[in-house]
Amino acid sequence: MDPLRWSSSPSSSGTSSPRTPPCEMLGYVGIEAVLDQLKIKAMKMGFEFNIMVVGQSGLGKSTMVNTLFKSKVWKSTPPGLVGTIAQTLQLHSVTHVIEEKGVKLKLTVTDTPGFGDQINNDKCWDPILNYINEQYEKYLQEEILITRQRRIPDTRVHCCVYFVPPTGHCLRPLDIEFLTIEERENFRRQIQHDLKTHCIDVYPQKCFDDDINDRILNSKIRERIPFAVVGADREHLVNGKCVLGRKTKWGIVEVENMAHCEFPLLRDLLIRSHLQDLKDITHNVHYENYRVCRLNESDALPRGPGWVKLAPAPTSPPATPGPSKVRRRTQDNSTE
Ligand SMILES: Nc1nc2c(ncn2[C@@H]2O[C@H](COP(=O)(O)OP(=O)(O)OP(=O)(O)O)[C@@H](O)[C@H]2O)c(=O)[nH]1
Ligand SMILES: [Mg+2]
Repeated sequence: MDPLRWSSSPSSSGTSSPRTPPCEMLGYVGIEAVLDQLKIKAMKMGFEFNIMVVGQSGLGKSTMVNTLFKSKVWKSTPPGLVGTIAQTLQLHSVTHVIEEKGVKLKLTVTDTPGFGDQINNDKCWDPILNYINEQYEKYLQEEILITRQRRIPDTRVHCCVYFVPPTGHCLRPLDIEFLTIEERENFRRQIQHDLKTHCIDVYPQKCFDDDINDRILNSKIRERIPFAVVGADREHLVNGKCVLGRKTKWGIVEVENMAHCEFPLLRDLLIRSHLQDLKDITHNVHYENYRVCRLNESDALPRGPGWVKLAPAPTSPPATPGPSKVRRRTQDNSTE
């Protein structure tokens, strides 16, 4: 289990509950050290993050993933080949471990080549939905085992980044690098309007704001989505500094420069500020909904509230597994 996952269940009793008044303390106890313990444990276990990129061929999905993680996570399609390969939608994933300052991130990127490339794109999202549900099913099948792995391998998609071409919605066929600020804002407003009209709820949703701080931060993000981003996996020398950017006839477009594009907003959202929240929402909301549906539809279980039927509590504590069993589990984990 993820060390930093907090249950947002309304029934969970938090220490800030009004019914549990704080107890006056006579001196320093050292409770704060639990934060260090969590950190050490999290560093040992590492993190998993699964991201899916969706959008038409040649939109820069692979380049963007490489730009986000400053690694060659995915190889770009060579420019001459873009659009020349007849593609049907087949999902494929790559996994890499990225390490920064001792923190290990097991990153899985799922690509969806061929999405929206056909003349008839009817149901082109079906393979994507199937894939997402298959990962939930895998997790559920492992979770409901009586003897289950201590750390269930998590292949569930935590985040889906959808790429919108900068040429659509009545704009001239230019790259996002060449849009004026006014064109960019109009484009953004047009897409926000389309999302609202079609009731497409994008992350971070208002209903998941936990407190005023979340609301302030997330409202800013909601105002700016969709981000106008530029991806690049080459560095250029600008004012004596190596920066990631794209060389154009107007000069270098720096990906990390907010005056040039909004890549920093996307990077901050996905990695620096909301990575754990994306994982929590996947687990506590989306997977939970899937789990409840699947368990409720199971013929073996009575439906509705109170359907969980536990055997009467034993009078003596259940026997703990013998050493051989514990060892087997430990071995299973080591091969994860
Ligand atoms: N002008 C411009 N070109 C980009 C940008 N991002 C990527 N490219 C270029 O666009 C081409 C396609 O980039 P990819 O990252 O392979 O695009 P993709 O969406 O992964 O393509 P498929 O894997 O074929 O679906 C490459 O030549 C990239 O260098 C960008 O932000 N601006
Ligand atoms: Mg690609």
